[in-house]
Amino acid sequence: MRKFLKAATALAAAAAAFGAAPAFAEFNSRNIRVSNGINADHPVGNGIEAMQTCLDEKSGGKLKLTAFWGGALGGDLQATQALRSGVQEAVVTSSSPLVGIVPALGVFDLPFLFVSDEEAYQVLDGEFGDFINEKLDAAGLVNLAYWENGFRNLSNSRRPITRWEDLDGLKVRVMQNNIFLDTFANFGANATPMAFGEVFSALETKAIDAQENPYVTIDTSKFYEVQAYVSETKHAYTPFLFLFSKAIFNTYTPEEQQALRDCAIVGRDVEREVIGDLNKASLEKIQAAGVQFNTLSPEEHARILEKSQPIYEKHKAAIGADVVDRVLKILADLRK
Ligand code: TF8
Repeated sequence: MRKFLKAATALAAAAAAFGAAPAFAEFNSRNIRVSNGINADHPVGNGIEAMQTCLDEKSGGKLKLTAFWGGALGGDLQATQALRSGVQEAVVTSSSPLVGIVPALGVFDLPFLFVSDEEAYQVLDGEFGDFINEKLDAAGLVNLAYWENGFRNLSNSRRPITRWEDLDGLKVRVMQNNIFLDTFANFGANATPMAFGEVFSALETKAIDAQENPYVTIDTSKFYEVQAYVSETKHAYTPFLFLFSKAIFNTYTPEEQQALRDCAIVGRDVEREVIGDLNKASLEKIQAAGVQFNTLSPEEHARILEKSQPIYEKHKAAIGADVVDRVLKILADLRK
């Protein structure tokens, strides 16, 4: 079918060249607003650029993305609700603040679930990712692709974190998500849920001591300017979702829908690649700016992992026991 469509598109284009039919007749002019909480210099920007080039080719310039950065259209949750009510086309959002809409997304918040990028890609881009996409669809959200946010690390203004006990009493901002809240409370931290847009000023005014995000975000959202320590904890890999409003998507032609799906994957691959390169550069930049960096020893990594295990049982029912069992089975098979 896809092959046929491709051939048909090529034929239509050839016919148009001879004045027989209008070019890209299956495509309407669409202005697609995509909002983000991060800034334009985050690799999501590279991904959106690549996605646009792909859309230009497929639609003859008719499908246009307009990106809004730095939470200009509201935070992750607010923008996602705008999609569900059909007043905004798209958002690149973390999965974590959306657990109130789709509880199964909480599976990605389980501490130390994934051990590598490759493992995360296999799960997200495979049948488990599709399984979660069905649940998003039922909530009025079409997930075009899993983009990358990446492994999360801890920054704070007080002390290096070398073992979980160092988190004792630390005021840590967490996403609006009970699994993150419990994970950090379990380490003895004073965990405070907060929307991303408020984090910089809360760190600056010392209303909170700490936050956790990938290096690329600590860099591009300038958290390193108001933090003194960065500790590599890699305690979670939370994905970005490239969500489209189902109400709006359903009004698009099949060709438009397919172009969006295909080009979101092109954008994803570019975005992941740029993150791979920038991760190291961001960490170097953060350190050059005077932030003290440390990793956990293998012994302390094993201890923090062990300490986090009760979170799985505690949240299993809320996420869905079938969802948790399913991902753990896939991971066990991958690790064989
Ligand atoms: C968080 C997330 C955010 C992203 C971004 C705002 O800490 O990791 O960095 O969702 O879109 O809230």
